[in-house]
Amino acid sequence: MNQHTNPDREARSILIANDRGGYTIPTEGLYPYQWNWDSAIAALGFAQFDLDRAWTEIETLFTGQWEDGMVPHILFHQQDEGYFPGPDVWGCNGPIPSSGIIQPPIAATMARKIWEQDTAFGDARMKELFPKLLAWHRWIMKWRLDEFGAVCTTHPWEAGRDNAPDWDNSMARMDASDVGEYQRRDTSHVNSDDRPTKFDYDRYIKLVQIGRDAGWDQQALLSLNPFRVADPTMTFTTLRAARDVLMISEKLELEAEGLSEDIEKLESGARSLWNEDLGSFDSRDAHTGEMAESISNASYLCWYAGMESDRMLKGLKSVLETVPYPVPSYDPDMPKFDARRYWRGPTWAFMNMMIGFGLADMEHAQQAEQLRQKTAELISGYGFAEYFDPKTGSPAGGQAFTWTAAVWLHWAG
Ligand code: 9WN
Repeated sequence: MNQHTNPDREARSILIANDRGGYTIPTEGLYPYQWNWDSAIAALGFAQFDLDRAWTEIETLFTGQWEDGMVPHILFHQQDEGYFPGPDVWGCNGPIPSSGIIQPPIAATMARKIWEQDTAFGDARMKELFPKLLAWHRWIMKWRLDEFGAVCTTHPWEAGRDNAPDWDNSMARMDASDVGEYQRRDTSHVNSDDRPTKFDYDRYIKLVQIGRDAGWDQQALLSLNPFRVADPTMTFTTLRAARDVLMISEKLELEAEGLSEDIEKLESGARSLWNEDLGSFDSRDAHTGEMAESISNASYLCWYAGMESDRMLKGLKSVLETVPYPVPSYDPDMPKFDARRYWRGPTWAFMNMMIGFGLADMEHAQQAEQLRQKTAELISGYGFAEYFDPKTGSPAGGQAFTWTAAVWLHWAG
């Protein structure tokens, strides 16, 4: 352990160093573009010392919004050879070169927090942003729901949990034998043992090819895309965003027709992800109906979405007692647990913060505080890494990472 003596200062300088003028890259080298949910978290960090810059982060993200309301998962503001796949591989036609998929819609929730903090200019900035937030919500309701009202991810990158065990069975059913040659860039920046495997990468790229060949036509992709999994990340974040958008519309007297019905639909979708045998919220392949049997950190986002669960609370209490640096991205008692391989075990500070928001909102103040303290210990002891080994705390992936710095400033520190 290497104590970080002035984490406040370090966190601010990370945000400032990763600022590319209106948007923030997640980390130098490995991720040189603007990522969707990273930016929403970055905005919370900026809000602690520069509210104007916090709004700008989210506003810049929405400059990439497509005409139909979709907000891409990556905006390629400036070409950079250090990341693959770049804009040419995605072949998209939005207002800014971008990817063709989304990420969990947390922007509305983080914007709400900034709006509540900004008593001077908050209302004006929010009124500008609001129709864009609503349009994105409506796009998700139109294209990503399964028959039960749960929200699907159509690419493992869409849920933001790239190689989570949740996708294993669905990925194994996919044929990527004709993906062709390509050059990964991630493993030239960080240790390949901490990253997704080649088996996974072939499928990530194959899915991009399928989307590009279909011109990112969502109607066509409903049948063409072999990967469609209803998952807790997409479902819980969409539900929470819908609640926030509704609340904002009421306060500012803005039009938001149909939102209450959407919330009801999403609540039943969220309930449909409950796996009684597993005792957890889980993912479900939308093509086969098969449950993934995965307890992940996304399962614990139920409170964030306003869904109470005694079983989840019992599970979380046990995780807080038994795992030295919780919350692991995958249950350490399960055979596929891998302490360092990305979303198959490691702890992610920003996921902890979102779990913590939910716990606090639903009156589990003690667990929220315990999780906050443990996250603070992790960051002050091991630094601003992308993610951490949940058993030893050892840092992994990219360093000087934007969302870890933002979590420190806004919540943990
Ligand atoms: C693909 C930027 C992003 C995060 C994701 C994380 C990782 C990208 C990658 O990095 O995904 O989107 O190339 O591995 O899984 O959650 O937004 O930090």
